[in-house]
Amino acid sequence: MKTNFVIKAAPMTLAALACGCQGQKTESAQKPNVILIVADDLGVGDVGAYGQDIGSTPNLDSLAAHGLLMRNGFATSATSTPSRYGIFTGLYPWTNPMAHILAGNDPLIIAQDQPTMPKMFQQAGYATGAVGKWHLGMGNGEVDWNKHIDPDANTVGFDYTNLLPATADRVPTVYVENGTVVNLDPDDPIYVDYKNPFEGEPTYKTNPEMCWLHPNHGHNMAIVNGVPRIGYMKGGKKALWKDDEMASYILDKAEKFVAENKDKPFFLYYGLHEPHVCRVPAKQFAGRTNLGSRGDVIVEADWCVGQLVHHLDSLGLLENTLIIFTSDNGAVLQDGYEDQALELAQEHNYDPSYGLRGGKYSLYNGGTHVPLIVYWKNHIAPAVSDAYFCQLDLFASLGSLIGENVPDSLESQNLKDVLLGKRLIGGRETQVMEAQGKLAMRWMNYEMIPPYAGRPEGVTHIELGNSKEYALYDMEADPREQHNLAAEQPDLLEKMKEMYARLVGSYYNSGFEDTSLQ
Ligand code: NG6
Ligand code: CA
Repeated sequence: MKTNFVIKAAPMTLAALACGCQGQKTESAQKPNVILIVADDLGVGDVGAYGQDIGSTPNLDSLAAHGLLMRNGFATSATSTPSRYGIFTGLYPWTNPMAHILAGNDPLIIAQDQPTMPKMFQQAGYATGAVGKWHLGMGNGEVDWNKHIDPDANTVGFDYTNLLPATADRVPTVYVENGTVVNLDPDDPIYVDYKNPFEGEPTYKTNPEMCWLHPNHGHNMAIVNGVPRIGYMKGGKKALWKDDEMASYILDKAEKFVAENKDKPFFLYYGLHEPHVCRVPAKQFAGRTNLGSRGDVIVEADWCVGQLVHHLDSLGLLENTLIIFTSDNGAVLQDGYEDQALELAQEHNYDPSYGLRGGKYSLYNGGTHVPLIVYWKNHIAPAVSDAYFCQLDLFASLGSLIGENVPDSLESQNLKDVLLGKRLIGGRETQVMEAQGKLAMRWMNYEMIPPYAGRPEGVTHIELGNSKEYALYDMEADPREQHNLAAEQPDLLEKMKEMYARLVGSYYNSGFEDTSLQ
């Protein structure tokens, strides 16, 4: 039975968008600003505009209602690091064996000489900024967190950065601003180790009683703010972030970057960490939904997006700013902590993947099929698009928008017309998707998943897509991927196998496989 979801207080909605008349008019010849907002583990079912409207995302819904709602938006991968690698480099992440879920002390995986999206914006005279979740590594593999980190995220093409090195559930639990830990205290140096605990430092194994949030898999190492994390850490007490202030901290950095660069064109990457674990809403959002902390942090993230849009409006920038909202991979409910996300979703019949098979970590549709909303006041007409667009194509499409060519060697395709809603069908024809090192392929409306060893379902209760047989689904006729056509359509299967072998080439069976969940 469907339950009605209760949002206890209605968050502010975007009146400015609906009216289209507030704010100063600043239609100028200036190149448009671009803001790319990437949520973390947000499924299509989590955004009301996609159909399961529980009223918790009024600001995103408003962007979608007044902009372009893309129904076939895809990430390259079903986890964060590879997905973000695809966005920034325009390359398939499986071409880089380092592009798997990174630890907090892993090195930067984008090479200094690689073309990147932010470098392209710099080249075009833009101010570039990155705030929030990074997860592409920092330093050279032997980071000393007490010194300037080299290479830092800025070397990838950002003038300003203020970032979580990896994820909220991984140490070090500090922000790094332009390569230096924020609030670093030389008298309390920071040490990070992913193998060995530090003597005398409590961990979940030694002191579970110190934690208010408990793990159900992994997450049993360092304890920070009463939350057990992945990896060990010591020192840096003044630098530790406060989990319940993270969303507003990052929003503040985003708003400052925008204000400081309002007179020149800017590109801002805004990595929301919601609703990734550990889910710790600010006090005013705690208890907003009946879905527990996962629902509450989604309301909070939506509020942040609304705040940023208001901020742009108040600066008169809304008509000259293209806003792209997406997620790095599909949804997951139970991702390692006893936070009741799974139980409450089941109780309330809430599906964050909204009928798609699988979710984060999965080769099925739910792993990489993500929300994708594009808003540009008075430039993009409200529409729903069925065109296929992969985040990989942002690089070349945005290049085309600002008059920059991207190297042919990239996998990124110029689909500017799709991105700006001038074409609502068509788009990309093939995509190789990646989930924990395993690959599948999409061609037109078909998805083919090669046979793989491994459990059919992970510890996260998500179907991973591992099977002894080839799977072939018609995503149009069968979006839930229930009917395997492999035996019925041998010619089509053969054709897709050939295409796949050509696309994947020598990377096929390279042995690269992410074992972090095994
Ligand atoms: C997994 C973590 C999960 C999450 C994920 C990264 C365990 C058992 N699970 O290894 O909690 O942190 O990595 O998510 O440790 S991602 O969205 O950044 O890719
Ligand atoms: Ca993610």
